[in-house]
Amino acid sequence: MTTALRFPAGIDSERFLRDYWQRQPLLLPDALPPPTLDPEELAGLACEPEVESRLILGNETHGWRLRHGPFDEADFAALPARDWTLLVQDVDKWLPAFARLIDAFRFLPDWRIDDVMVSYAPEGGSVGPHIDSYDVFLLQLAGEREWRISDQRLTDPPLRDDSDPRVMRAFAADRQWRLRPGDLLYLPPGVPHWGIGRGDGCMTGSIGFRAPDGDELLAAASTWLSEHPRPRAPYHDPPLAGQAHPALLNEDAFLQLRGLLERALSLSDDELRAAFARRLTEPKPGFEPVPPRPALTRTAFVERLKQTGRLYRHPAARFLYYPRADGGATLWVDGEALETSALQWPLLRLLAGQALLELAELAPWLEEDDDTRLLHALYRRGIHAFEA
Ligand SMILES: [Mn+2]
Repeated sequence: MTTALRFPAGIDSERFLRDYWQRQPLLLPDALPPPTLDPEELAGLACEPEVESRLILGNETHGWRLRHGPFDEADFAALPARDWTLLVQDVDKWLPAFARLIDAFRFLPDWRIDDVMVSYAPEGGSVGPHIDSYDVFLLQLAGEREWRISDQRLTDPPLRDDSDPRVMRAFAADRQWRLRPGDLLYLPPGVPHWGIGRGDGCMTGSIGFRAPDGDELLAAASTWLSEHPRPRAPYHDPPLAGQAHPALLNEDAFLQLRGLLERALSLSDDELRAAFARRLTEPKPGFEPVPPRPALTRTAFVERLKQTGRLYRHPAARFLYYPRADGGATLWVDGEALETSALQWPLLRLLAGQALLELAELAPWLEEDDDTRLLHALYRRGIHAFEA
C-alpha cells in the first residue's frame, strides 16, 4: 500500500508530468505526511564512516565552507548557534521510513530515482544560492525553511570564489515561500534556488533524480560488448595504389577504419535495451543487496512469508522491465535479468511497483510454481527480505 502525493487543486500526476516535470517549479502545500527523524539520529548517521555526509558553514556575508564527514561529537559541539547545515546522503538506504517515502514518487521511473538526502539547519543555515543539474523534490520534514527561487533557468552561472560549495555570485529571487512540515517543492534542473533554515530544527528531505549522459551509455554498450563478444572483424586495406608517402594516413584508410568502428558499435535494439537496462538498474556502489546466507528453499520461503506477512524491498534495488515479443516481459533488477511469462503481468507490476509487499497482496501469487519461483529468485538475490 502506498501513500499518494497530494497535488494542488486542478493538478494530478498526469498533468504534473506534462506541464511541470523537467519544465517548471511547483509548490505542493501539505503534499505528504513526512517521516519523522530525530536530529540526533541524523547526526549519528553522519558519524558513520560508510555514510556520506557534509557540513556547510557560512552565510552571504562571509561565504560558505564545506567539510566532509564522518564527523564526531566534538565536531557538532563546536558548531556555532546559527548559519550551518548538515547534509546526509542516501538516508533512504539507511532508514526504512525514508525508503517507503519514495513510494509516493513512483509515478516517475524507478531508474531515475537517486536518493533521499536529509539536511538539518538551525536559523540561517543554508548551502547558498545554487543550481543543480538534476530534478529534485524538497520535502519539509520538520521546522521551517524559506525557499527563494529565480525564474531564470541557467546552466553555468558565475560562482563566488570565496566559497567551497558551488555558490552563485549573483542571485535575485523572483518567488519565495516558507515551507512547513509536509509541504513539498519541485524544482527542475537549472532553476537557481536558495533554501534557508528559519527558526530552529529545520529538516528537509531532498528526493533527487539522476539521468545518464552519453558517456555513461557508451560505457554501458561497451561493457555489454565485452561480455557478449561477436566474431572479430579485422581491418582490410583499401586498394593501396597511390600511397603518397609511407607515413600518410590516407582518406580511404581512414574511412575503412571508421566503418570498422561503426560496425563494432552497432547493436540491435534488443541488445541495446539490455545493455542500458543492465546499467540503469545497477545499485549504487556500496549499497549492493546481500543474498541471504543460508537462503531458505522455495518451500520454506513461502511458508516463512505466510508467517511473517511481509516482504521488504532492498532500498537500493532498482526495477525496470520491458515487454518481450512472446507476450512476457524481461525484468531487470540489480543489473540482472529475469524472464516473466505473459501470465505474470499483475505479479510483475506489483513486485516492481512498491517497496513494501503485504501478504494480502502477494497471497494470490503463492500457488503457482512460476510465481513462487520468481518471488524466490528475488529473495535469493537479496532484493526482497523479511526484515527491512
Ligand atoms: Mn539544491
